[in-house]
Amino acid sequence: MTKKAKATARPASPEERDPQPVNHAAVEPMTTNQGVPMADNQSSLKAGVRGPSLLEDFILREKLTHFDHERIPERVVHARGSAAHGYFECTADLSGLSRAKVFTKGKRTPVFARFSTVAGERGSADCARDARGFAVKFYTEEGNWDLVGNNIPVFFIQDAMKFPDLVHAVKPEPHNGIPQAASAHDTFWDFVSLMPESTHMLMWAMSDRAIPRSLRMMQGFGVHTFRLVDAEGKARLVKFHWTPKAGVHSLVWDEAVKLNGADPDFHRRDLWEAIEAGAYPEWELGLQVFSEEEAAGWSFDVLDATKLVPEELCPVLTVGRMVLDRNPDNFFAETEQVAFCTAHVVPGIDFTNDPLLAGRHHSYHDTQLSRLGGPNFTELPINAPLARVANNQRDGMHRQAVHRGKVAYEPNSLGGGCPFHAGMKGYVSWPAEVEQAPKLRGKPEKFAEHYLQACLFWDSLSAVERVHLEGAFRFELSKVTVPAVRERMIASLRNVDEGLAARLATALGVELPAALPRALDKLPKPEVQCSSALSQTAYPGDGSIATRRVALLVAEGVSAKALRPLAEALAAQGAVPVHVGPLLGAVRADRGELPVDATYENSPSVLFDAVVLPADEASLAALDAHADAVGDFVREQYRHGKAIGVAGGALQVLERWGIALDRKGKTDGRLAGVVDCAADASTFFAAIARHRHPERERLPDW
Ligand code: HDE
Repeated sequence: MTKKAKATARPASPEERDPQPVNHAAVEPMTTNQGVPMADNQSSLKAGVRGPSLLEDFILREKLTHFDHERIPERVVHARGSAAHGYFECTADLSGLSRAKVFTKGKRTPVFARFSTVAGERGSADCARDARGFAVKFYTEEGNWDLVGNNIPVFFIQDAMKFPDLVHAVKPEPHNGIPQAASAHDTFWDFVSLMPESTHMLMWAMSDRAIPRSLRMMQGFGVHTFRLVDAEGKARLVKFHWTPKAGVHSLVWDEAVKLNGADPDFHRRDLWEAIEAGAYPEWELGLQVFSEEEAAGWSFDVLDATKLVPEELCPVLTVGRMVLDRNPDNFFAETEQVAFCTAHVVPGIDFTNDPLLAGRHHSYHDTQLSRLGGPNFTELPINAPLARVANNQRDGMHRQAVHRGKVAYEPNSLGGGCPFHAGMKGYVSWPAEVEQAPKLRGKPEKFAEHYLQACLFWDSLSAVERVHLEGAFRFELSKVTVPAVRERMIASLRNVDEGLAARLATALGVELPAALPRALDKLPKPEVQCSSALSQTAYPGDGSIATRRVALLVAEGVSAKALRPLAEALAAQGAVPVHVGPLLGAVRADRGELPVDATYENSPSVLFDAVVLPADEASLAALDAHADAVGDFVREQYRHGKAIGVAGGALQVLERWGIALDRKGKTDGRLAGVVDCAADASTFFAAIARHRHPERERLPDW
């Protein structure tokens, strides 16, 4: 296939696409898959209107047969995903680090990024507590590069050999198929409590990172240590980081649980709507670059995927940005059929001996063979490189390319020796020294230390993040039915934090067990005791409130005086003001009408980042007619720590909805994030941008 033909085989960019796509079905007749125009797509062929259907009906049989085979096997993990097109722009001169053309300063490379939960099935709810996949396919001019990462920088296990066990443990239990998209069950905690190497990842998985507010508001990490190789063949080790411009923000657990019912597609919809609205999600790409020699001196092994490299030890250099600016045209063709693989690399990017990574190179390709039905999945438009493809691989299931000529071997003279080797211009594996050592099944020495970075993570979190993390452990372990498993996990956590373990023991009704013995008698001294970059408070975002959903509560007879200008001001900031009322349509206001875009019934409070309450007497009386719905809405927004704007009145109006603000003459942070938004819109916007006001969560008697 020529380069041009190849390029047009991929979904077209917005510029290439017709600005007003023609609905071909409207102007051309419907046909069978053989191109035969169909006279009737509504009724099957029968012997008389009340007679038997005829086997001869090739139109019915073709339609049903195709339908019967519409589903393909879902991914064994990361089945539930959402994706978008965009570009990566390199903003730094990296020629001294890597020969990869994608790292040429100023170059833009098309990308397709897919975000996913791990454990749930394809139709599971988005806001499950889980790590999120963060996979990016770069269509570079030298071939496709896939950076298949997660939103957490470490992993549960050190060696690929354990992956099927981990996945069997976390997936629904095989006898009854319960629970869906949840790690809160016996087999998961049985497995991880027997695998101390998973403790560090468990700390992340129980943290707020596992319930992101949006796929657009989470970091991404390559997890493994990779290698960059420059034009001279010099190599350096590297870790990849994606940091979102919108900041790193999370839900609270109560919100996530309710969101899974209110909108199981919450994250998918959020990504789709942001892109449709032109608020393109953006991340910075950062690199931690270090040498083998430096790494050799560290207390942990950089080949161990359960460890991260603290930024205090090696800073992150920003080298580019990724912008997602186009939604897929077809979910199945693109989001479902995209096939990532860690072994898809380009010249200038190479591997290390991380034993988890090695297994992944095999596993991803292997899984596509059964998922996508054979070895030609690379020809599907979403997987096809923009770069030219030329080799002697032929045939196989679902082959699209029509190879011409009689030569499909090398060396050849009949085809002029083509295609020929690219030599040093092609992919040359970095000539890593292989140590002379006996074959064995084992692990490097430093892999035996399992707790120090779990402690580092815990010690680096803010107080509120720790409260959330502890709550997550408490919730998950409370769902474990076997007391010995709970005890073993608490025994393991004693090696992370004694207070955490003791509080969990009390909450779970078990005696505090002895700490789990450590594999190492003598612990190495960690280089870093606390790393601010590990707390998500380090990523507040750029202060914008674009795409934040703000509910303006209305009812028949409210005053529009404060609400109308506020809705306009919110929209001007790129936020999404939504008038929530009793019935769709409009409500009568003191000045004309106010629209009702959503109802108390169809849009509960968890779907919003902030709420606006009118506070004048007429409006309060109007809202009183729906006191139950409005009260629930406001109390939940308050309890979840979200910004609350009280339009044009006393903040004490919240007390009307059951929120006690003043205790013994003190408000003690009870008003954090509660703003008179009519008097001071910019303070209200800043409160929304802050995303959450956790001061309110910590109040003892709430
Ligand atoms: Fe995966 N993983 N994984 N994984 N993984 C898959 O590949 C596997 C691991 C990750 O949006 C599967 O195409 C093994 C780490 C993402 O399509 C499968 C091991 C990280 C995605 C597979 C790991 C990931 C997958 C299932 C241990 C973070 C979704 C379907 C050796 C760095 C990509 C598929 C997408 C998907 C195997 C560990 C991330 C079965 C064997 C560590 C983001 O091949």
